[in-house]
Amino acid sequence: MRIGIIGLPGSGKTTVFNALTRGSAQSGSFGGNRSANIGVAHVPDGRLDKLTGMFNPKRTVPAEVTYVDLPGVHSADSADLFSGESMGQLQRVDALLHVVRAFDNPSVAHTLGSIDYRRDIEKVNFDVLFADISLLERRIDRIKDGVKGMKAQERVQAAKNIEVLQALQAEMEEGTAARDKSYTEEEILAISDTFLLSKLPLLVALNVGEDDLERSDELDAELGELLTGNKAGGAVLCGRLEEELAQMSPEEEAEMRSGLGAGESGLERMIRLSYSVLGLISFLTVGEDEVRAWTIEEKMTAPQAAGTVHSDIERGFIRAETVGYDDFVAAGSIAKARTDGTLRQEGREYVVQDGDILNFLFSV
Ligand SMILES: Nc1nc2c(ncn2[C@@H]2O[C@H](COP(=O)(O)OP(=O)(O)OP(=O)(O)O)[C@@H](O)[C@H]2O)c(=O)[nH]1
Ligand SMILES: [Mg+2]
Repeated sequence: MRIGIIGLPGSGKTTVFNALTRGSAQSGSFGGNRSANIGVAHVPDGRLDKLTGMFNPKRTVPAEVTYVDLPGVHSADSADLFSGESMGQLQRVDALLHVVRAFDNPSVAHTLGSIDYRRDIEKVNFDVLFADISLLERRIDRIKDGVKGMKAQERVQAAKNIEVLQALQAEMEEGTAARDKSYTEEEILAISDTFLLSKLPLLVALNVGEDDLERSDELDAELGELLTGNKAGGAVLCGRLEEELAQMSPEEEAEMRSGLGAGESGLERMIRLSYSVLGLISFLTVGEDEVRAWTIEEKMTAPQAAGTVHSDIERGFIRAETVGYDDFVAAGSIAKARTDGTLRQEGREYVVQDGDILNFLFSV
């Protein structure tokens, strides 16, 4: 999973990036960092820790999320936010994480003059739509330019595509993001080779100051009201505090958190949110060599899940042996799960569940 971090200048993108990836990229340079920061976060998963204790494997491999922190820009100009390198980076992400400033910091000027997170969310949503509308416009122009050289039949198809793209453009001008729309077959075909930024699932991190953490439940609820639609979600966090905590040892961090009443880590909240908004789950593989978590889409079948491990296993899939995580822990071993009857044999149609421990049988 790859997530692109967007937001107005100085909203705390790099600070949040550092908190999520336990990194130390230069923040506060306000347009200073000219290239993207790319970092990996390990998905915290208590099940993996428990299984590691039981198997004592040579290695434990958590699932990963890659975050891409876009280079800072000087202005809040729509055209500036998604230009050149940024757009190139965004074309390779699975979701957007919009970091919105809600913290008050007199030494950091806000490009729009005041702190107003609702306005900023709207502004960036508009910028994302604007980028898509411009792109559709260019695409329509390109099809129009090519029409002269086309055969009659191609011309009919091109005219149809133009009509569909223009209708989509009109919807966007009314404010509908591509993620919030359902598509006809015809529309899917017409936009199949068009990258639309507003089609990506949207996560919003409301970056509050330390003083606001005690009202984070209230702010969470406010944010939820703004983010309707099943491919969007938001969470409140304090970027600066999370960045500091992320540099500590796990013990120190836990102690500080309980002392501050800071609750679950920002990393965990964002990852949980990413999984739900993107419709993802994890399955697990175990053994003496390796205990590992794998990320897949909900409703994937056993052979598709096998394909994330290796394409050969998908191709030569025979069946999967599986036991749910809780059943496995209750049994204490694979052998016991087998005699308990909780370890099952599943075929090609089996839909993998979150927390399934899987062993694939295959032949190539
Ligand atoms: N008080 C306070 N300051 C913060 C917080 N988060 C970020 N800042 C400060 O705001 C400034 C900008 O933060 P950055 O993380 O660099 O913001 P950015 O969005 O990456 O900025 P650009 O990349 O230049 O667009 C830095 O000086 C941060 O220390 C916060 O939660 N509280
Ligand atoms: Mg930055």
